[in-house]
Amino acid sequence: MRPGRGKYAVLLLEALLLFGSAQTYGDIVSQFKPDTDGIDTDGDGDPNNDHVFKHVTAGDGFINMADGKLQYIFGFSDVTGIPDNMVTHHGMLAANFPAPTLVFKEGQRVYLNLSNVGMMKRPDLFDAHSIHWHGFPNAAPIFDGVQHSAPMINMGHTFPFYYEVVEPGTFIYHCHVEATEHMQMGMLGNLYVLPKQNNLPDGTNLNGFIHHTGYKYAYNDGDGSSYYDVDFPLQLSGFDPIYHDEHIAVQPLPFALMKDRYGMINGRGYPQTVDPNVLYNTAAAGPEPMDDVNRPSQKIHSIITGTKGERILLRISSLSTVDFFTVTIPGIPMKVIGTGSRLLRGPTGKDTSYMTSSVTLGGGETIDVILETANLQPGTYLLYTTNLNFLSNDKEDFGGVMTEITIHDGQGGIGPIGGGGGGGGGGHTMP
Ligand SMILES: [Cu+2]
Repeated sequence: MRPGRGKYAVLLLEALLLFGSAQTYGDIVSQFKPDTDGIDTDGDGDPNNDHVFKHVTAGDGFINMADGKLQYIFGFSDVTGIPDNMVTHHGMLAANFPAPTLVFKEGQRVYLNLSNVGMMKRPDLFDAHSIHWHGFPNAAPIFDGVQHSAPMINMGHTFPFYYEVVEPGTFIYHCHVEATEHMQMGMLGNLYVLPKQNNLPDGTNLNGFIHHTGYKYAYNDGDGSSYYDVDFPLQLSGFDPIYHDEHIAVQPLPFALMKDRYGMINGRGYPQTVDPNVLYNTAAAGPEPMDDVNRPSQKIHSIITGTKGERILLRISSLSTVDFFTVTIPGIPMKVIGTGSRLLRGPTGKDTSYMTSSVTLGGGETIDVILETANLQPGTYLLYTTNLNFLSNDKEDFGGVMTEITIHDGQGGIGPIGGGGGGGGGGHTMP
């Protein structure tokens, strides 16, 4: 039966009462404790800058697949700096893929607030979300985000995940609620921790390697072996479009038949991987007029650039829920210096890094690869998967898990991507 005019008037009144009088969008209360202990826990010489505040939302959204399809996803969005009473507004239908890149320093104390803003396109769902820092030695299960042993964050709620960042390395993070579903839907991101070795005094002798201010390392290696000039996170992943389509159509989800058909690096299939621009969710017409309807959905490209002579660190990770990925770079030998967020060392400290032409990762694995460019011809090289079925974007051939590595000659730049030959400062290290 259709409601009469009176019913509409009541609904309007209720809506005004609910939303008209209050300027807030839910009870988002983020938490942070300023650093006042006088102890320099991150070792950078400043005792008052060790506490870090981050705020992310969990919800849903859409991303642009390389063949033009708009794909429904779950995901996280960075709302750090947004006033609490506007967080829901900014976080709704704003899911990113991959999740916002998180970069911390060893010794920092992190207040990573998670606000669940609900799934706007699945209002029938009441799913909780969490943040699990994968592979991180977390002493407090309450902050580990694992279902059944930690609080799951319900819609409209906010929880500060607290971490004492005790180990450097290349990590990943993801939602651990109904993990297969929420990870297939996109709740995965890059996370890495910079080592204290970066803060050594200028001129420190590391077993013959002389450290200078500004030098960067992947790990506390003690010998400079994980030194790099530029670093790039490369998250390998796949989406099953049927699973995602069934999801937004409120159908039973085909877990047993899950089959990824979009292979991606950092949430994009080639040639989107080499598009330097942020990609926007053009389907985010929200529940009310918004000044920023087209919200960023895929923020990071995967263009890898360096200048001849530089060392390039690739922080490769996989949180695929279905497949193993093998990646190769014809023409550039890969030096594997770390796996599973650890520097490769034997029980006696022996350097067990090795040279290879390809690396293979299962879901949940990370690999740190150094590319030495001193002996390379300047030019553009390809990094791609040898799982040839993933060199496509669903039914569209020539795409998927591939990106470009351009080595400049240091004399003003070369190659199809062009641009200056300036090294340093590239990469995605800055959060
Ligand atoms: Cu979730």
